[in-house]
Amino acid sequence: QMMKHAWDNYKRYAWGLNELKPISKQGHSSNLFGNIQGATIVDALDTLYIMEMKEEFKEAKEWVEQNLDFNVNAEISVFEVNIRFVGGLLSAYYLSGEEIFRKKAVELGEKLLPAFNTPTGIPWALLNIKSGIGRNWPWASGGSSILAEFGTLHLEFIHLSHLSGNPVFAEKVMNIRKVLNRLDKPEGLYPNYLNPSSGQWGQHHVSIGGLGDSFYEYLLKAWLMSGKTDEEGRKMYYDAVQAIETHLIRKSSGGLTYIAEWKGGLLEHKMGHLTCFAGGMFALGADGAPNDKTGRHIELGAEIARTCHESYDRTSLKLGPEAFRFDGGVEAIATRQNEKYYILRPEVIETYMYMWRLTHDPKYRQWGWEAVEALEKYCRVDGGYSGIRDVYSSRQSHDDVQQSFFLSETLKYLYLLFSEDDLLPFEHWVFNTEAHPFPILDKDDGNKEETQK
Ligand code: DMJ
Repeated sequence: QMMKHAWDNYKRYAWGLNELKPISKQGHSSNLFGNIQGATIVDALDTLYIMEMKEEFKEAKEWVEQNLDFNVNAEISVFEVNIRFVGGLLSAYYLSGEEIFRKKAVELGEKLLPAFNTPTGIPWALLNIKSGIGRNWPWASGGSSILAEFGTLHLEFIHLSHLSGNPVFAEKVMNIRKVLNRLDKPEGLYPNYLNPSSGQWGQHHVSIGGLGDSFYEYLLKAWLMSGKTDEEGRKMYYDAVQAIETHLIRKSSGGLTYIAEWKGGLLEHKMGHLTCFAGGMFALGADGAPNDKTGRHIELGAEIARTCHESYDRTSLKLGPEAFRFDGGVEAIATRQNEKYYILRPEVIETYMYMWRLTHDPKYRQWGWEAVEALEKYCRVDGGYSGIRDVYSSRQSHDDVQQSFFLSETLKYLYLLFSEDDLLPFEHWVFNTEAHPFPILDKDDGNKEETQK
């Protein structure tokens, strides 16, 4: 019903546009997608399919057939378009078997290829998909590309090669690893900034939240998606987690484990909402952890889940802030006004879902249900669901955006949290960073089609 409310209102007020403004009841366009349209439709396809909303899936598919157009003069974020559009189309294809989604995914993947035309092959952040000209975010340290952006193409690009028979996609992302593996890493950590021309790190800022997060996620998931044959991905992941544990993970005096940020050797005792996905990642990777560390990785997952739950529980609205701190006498609380917002993000619920599947401890369902109640009470409005400007204030102020990831991730992870484990079982599926499920490839996979498991 939450999905239906979000979808029906998007359809009523913003059909075909990228996102919905649920208070002003009109479309919202984000410059991340240039003038590619329909982000909510493409992001929501697999959620509609999984929730058996057949009519809605059919109308979404028809929109894709008739309107989804990549022949536009648009400067887009390569990362956002990859995780939401390529990812959404790929999972819609794998779930439904409808050829149109495969065709559109490959067509869009081809449009993204000029982003890799840099001296090192580390792609640009922004690309004009008509002219093929790329550039980086003007704010990024010394013209650098961003770790979480160029490091979050791997799963989609491997599947694009798999489905198209064209090795170029896989070659592009394997080269990114080659560049990374040639570089010295400070204390074994990966800085968030890398210059695509010189191949050198920019500013030494390390984060498992914004700017870094899904790079680590994709190392682990690349290994899992390869049927555990991608040894390079495995090694890079577990080595990185080892360095993160040594240099970034700390325990507060109140006993809460958190992941700090690292700036040139100094710790900033701050954890982002985005960082909360790491609880699920540690638990998902526990099984393969070397040196008898399986138990430690599950424990880390549980500790991060607890800390992130505390960050929700210590607010007035029981929804978590964008970032919370462990300094100046506070624990798991946002202290800066500009870190108090909640924009319908999924990461905490995502971690509950992984922890539930991997431990079956009922507290994760209970915590997920608390989040449902808060979403219904504070984010649901007549025209859909909206983010909140300050989770510590009972005077509600909505931000008037229904993010497309609310439909692709937040609601999907909630649905999975309360479903049986055999719905998209982890033995057969991995979720991209936008919660789009991709099948695990057979160990002896050539280019043969993977049928739905
Ligand atoms: C999503 O687009 C993805 O989860 C991404 O990895 C991070 N940001 C949003 C959700 O918060």
